[in-house]
Amino acid sequence: MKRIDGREISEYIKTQVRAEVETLKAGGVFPCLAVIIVGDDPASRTYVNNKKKVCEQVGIRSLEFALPAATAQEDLLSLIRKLNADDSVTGILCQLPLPKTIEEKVVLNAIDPKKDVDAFHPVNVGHIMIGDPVLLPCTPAGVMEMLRYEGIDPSGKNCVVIGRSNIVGKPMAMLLMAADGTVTVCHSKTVDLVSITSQADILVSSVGKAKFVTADMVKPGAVVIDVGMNRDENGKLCGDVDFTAVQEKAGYLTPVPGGVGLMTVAMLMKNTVTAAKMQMTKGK
Ligand code: BQF
Repeated sequence: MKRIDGREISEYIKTQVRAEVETLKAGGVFPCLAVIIVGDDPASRTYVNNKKKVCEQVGIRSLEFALPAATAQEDLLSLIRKLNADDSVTGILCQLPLPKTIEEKVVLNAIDPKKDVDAFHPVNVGHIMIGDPVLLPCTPAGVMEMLRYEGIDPSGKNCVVIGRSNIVGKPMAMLLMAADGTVTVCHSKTVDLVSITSQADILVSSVGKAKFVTADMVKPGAVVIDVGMNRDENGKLCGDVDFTAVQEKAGYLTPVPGGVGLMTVAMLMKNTVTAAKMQMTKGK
């Protein structure tokens, strides 16, 4: 089994982004990412800190807007409208999940699609769906970069995605399809999951359960991509894949931590550069 190293590949992406940021700045364009966090979920805090740290690494300015959990939806929306109108802000993201009192859809719809670096706005989702993406969904795009870096071409391969979320599963299926993969999406209502996953040349798991993907679910030599972000019985960060068992059978495997998560943040930086460029060329 070859371990796909998220650290190495994300550093490769960040080096490219750093160079692009330099060029933009030399031309008077200053990418700036506004990160909104509502409430004090510890995982969300960690993710926001990761994003700010990586912004610094690549020379992108970041602004944090930390709002209390009790923030009214209308107040969050007015912050977003203010950031939409601010030409010095080139990217906006609202860390998910939001408190239950706030309707996620309304918030995501409020972000200017040109500044929507998570690519969650319906306009950007539409671009992804028709195979003409403008801003890429960060996690699925990160997975595609890992495959490309390893020389793995999805064309004609059986690709199986477990999970159908709007953030990972659905856009992942779209990108694999756009790369000419034959894609099957499995989920909680799928009957006989093992018979489907064990035919996968490329298996992407985004379930949210530790040790969900066991060796019997994996085709010998398959590429296994672990998008899970879970805690094991000892509170340690782990993915969806039973790493010890699956590493004997898979051809390639991504670790957690040190895998897809790092790529998600690196691709966010790439989107922030893309968004800054669009605001430069398409004159507002
Ligand atoms: C690593 C996320 C679930 C729900 C909302 C590096 C991150 C994670 C792990 C990170 C994630 C997961 C993010 C590692 C951002 C990825 O070394 O393995 C980076 O910061 N992520 C998020 O913003 O929201 C989430 C997972």
